[in-house]
Amino acid sequence: MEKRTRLILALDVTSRAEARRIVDASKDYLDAIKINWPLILAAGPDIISELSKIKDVVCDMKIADIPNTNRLICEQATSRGASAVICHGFVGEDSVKACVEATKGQVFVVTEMSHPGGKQFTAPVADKLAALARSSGARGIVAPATRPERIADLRKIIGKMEIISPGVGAQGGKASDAIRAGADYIIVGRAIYQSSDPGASAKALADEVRTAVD
Ligand code: 3DU
Repeated sequence: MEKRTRLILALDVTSRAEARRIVDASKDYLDAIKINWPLILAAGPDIISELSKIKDVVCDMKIADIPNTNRLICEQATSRGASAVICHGFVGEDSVKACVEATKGQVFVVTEMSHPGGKQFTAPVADKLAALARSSGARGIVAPATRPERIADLRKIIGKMEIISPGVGAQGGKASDAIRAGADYIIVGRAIYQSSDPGASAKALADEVRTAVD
């Protein structure tokens, strides 16, 4: 995955045509595209292969099952061209390790979730989830742009592993705050795909990130 604009598009649209329209408009400003169930269910799993020819694809299926099922899901994603997957850590180290083995380490583990409900169950165990991501050999963690101070806390636990950070825009977080707190990449969905000019919105976010990095 490139580390140029540090912007990952969360492409949560529900048609292939709409997905292509948004990607065509914004791709110059993206390092990767994250896809989740809404698009995978609407367009079919071959959308992974199609988009992977344009940008690195992160499959955000929030995998959370027993090790064998996790492995099967990861194999389906990577065989279609996914560069990385996102899994949950609360299912335990064996389940996370199954994802790590199946993807040769290309796994991001969810820690504290960015929405208000993320405080309820994920926040109290987020430090442990970050430590688990590290001990399991994952590539990085998912940490909340809505609470940049938590990005900084979690960074202390994971060292140089990568942090990808959702919650910018529609959920109230700011791209520059997340980057300054230590995120490697920001993840942005609605602020780009619901914009009347997705290309301009993606560019503005990439510009904001560049300013925060400089
Ligand atoms: O709020 P947005 O529209 O920018 O989308 C955020 C994306 O990131 C969306 O795909 C969601 O499923 C994902 N995500 C979170 O929002 C929060 C998390 O803690 C983890 C993933």
